Amino acid sequence: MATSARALAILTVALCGFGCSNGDGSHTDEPAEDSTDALPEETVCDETRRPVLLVHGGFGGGDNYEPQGQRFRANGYCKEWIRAFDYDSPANLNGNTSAATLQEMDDVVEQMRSELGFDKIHLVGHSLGTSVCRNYLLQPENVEKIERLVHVAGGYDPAGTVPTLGLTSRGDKAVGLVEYPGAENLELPYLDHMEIISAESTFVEIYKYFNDGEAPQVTAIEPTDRIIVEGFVKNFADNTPREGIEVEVYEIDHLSGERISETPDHLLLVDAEGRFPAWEAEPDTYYEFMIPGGGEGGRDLHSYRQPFVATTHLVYLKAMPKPGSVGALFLGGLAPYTDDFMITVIQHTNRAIIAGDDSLTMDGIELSRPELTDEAATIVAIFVSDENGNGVSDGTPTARLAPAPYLTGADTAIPTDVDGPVEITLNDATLRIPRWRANSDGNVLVMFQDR
Ligand SMILES: [Ca+2]
Repeated sequence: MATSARALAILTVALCGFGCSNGDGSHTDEPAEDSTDALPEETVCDETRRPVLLVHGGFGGGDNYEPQGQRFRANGYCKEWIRAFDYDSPANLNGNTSAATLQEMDDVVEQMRSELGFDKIHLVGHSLGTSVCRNYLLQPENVEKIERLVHVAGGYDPAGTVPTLGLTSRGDKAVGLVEYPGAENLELPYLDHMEIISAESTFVEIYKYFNDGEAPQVTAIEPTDRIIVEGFVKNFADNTPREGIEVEVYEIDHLSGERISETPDHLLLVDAEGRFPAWEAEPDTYYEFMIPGGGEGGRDLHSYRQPFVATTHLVYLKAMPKPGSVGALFLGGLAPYTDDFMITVIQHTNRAIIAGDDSLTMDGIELSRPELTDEAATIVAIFVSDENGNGVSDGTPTARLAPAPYLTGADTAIPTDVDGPVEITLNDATLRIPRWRANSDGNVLVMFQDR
């Protein structure tokens, strides 16, 4: 079809393929700041697709949509056509969405419309993000900017001002199965409240709704020849960008968790929007991301995840929140900061951790226990520290986190004076990392993702 051939706008040309980046082999030893010069351009993408703006739920960020971003791109969408709107969720938890947040969202919508050349874009909201989308669309001047809305697992009715698809699942213990008035409603397979936003089955329905019923050609996240990683560094919860910091990326030895070289493999300077420059990851390779705390008293954060398998542009490197922020209220109580023990947060990024179904251990201690990770609680992150400072793993659930959705913690003393790494295992995936001293070295974030 001539039209679709023309539609495949694009020029493909690798600015500089493998040939020029490794022609003399010298670049690999340079600890210089990253440049995108040697990275390939997007291969083929379709600039005629209507752009999509993704709005996360409470305490979330654009990274909640990372797998969907990969799937959209695998089906021909251009990277810049798939963007996330990050808002301060603690400030908007009551569902009323502040004027400031609505203005910030409109700025992003306007930017996409003008930069990409579309009168209307598509919108997806998840959980608390459905209230943000609803409130945005209750402003009459915004209705004409949005073609269609997908309303996923929301505790709020959509405004009904634009054509809307409602997606819910009876596996979602937070919201459950809902028929939204004024929407076309679909029941998805059994998916928990976090899984529902990253699942393949959800992608299929979103894609079809935005493409006149046409099914996507690709739904699995397949390995890509080269793995280009892009994204943001933002503070946990309020999503403020960490402008000006330099993230140090180290390749690590999977068995010891130690950095292979003390010189960072990449230094990522974060811009005013929180964006870090694109870099190329090696397949089957484990990395440490050291996110400096900055000058405001926040601590360094050592962040780990499983190896990248495919090009991705919604990677979020979470930073420790500024002291005094709502995010810090949750994390701040992780004390005591001593050098004898670690302070760690373990996160499952695309579904809940469920006692009975999942085993999650740190240093051999099972953390997926009924009192912590009951299915009804939809727990996606577990805080691990010796909260009462007695040097013993008491296992007591963290009272401070009890009112926080999706988060839990237990008094667990992981010592730093033991030789060798600490091992963290979620089912059949294992990460090994150094025993960072909480006071001197900072906090640790470990992320798992189902494939
Ligand atoms: Ca204790």
